[in-house]
Amino acid sequence: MTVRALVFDAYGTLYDVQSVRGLAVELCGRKGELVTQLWRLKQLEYSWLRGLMGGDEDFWRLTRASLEFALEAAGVAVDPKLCERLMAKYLDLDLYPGAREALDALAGRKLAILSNGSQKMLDALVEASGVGPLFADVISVARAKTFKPDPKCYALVEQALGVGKHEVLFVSSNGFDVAGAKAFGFKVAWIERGGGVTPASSDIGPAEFYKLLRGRAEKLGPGADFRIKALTDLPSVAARLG
Ligand code: LAC
Repeated sequence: MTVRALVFDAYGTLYDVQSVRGLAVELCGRKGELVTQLWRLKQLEYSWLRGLMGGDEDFWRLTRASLEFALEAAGVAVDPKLCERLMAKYLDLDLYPGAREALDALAGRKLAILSNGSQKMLDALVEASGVGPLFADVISVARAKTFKPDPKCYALVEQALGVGKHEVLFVSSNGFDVAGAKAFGFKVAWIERGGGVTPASSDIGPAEFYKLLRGRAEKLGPGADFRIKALTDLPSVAARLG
């Protein structure tokens, strides 16, 4: 079946959530790495919990709450100014290397983003990185009033883009998102980002721990249809699918 749309996850897939690290280290010193990893882990956890609780929570507020948790857990004072600076970076995260090149190479196709981010956050991110004109739609799961991997989120794509689920290639580096998109019925390409590393001992830092937990494929049913190493591998996958 021909692929009529390529739909991208945002955080961790097109945009590098780890790009908050530089600022986190500047503001939190030796705790910066720990804050960076705890923040993202807690943000994901809160999105799943909010989804289960049936709460229609704004992802911006959820991201701020998870930042405050991370700072407190790391023993860094929860200073509103520090929080605001770190939160502002979430509106201007770095695109992964090769993202622009891959999107340009796919530009003849229908492209979209489907993300847990609020519409405001995503619009700011896309605007700041200058890739807005490449997308047919930037879809926030807020339209479904829940978070991925709730199937209601993936179902937004069909309506927004006017395509059937079997005509979508969904692209994510997040294992839980791959599992959710696959269970929904999309074809899925998983970007493996450093998940293949095996630690020599238990003596690892927060970034390695994060990669072990979040960088690997999940054991949650059928895996991705395609495993790729970088976004620049996508145009050839799409070309094979027709
Ligand atoms: C997103 C999360 C999964 O962008 O990172 O939806």
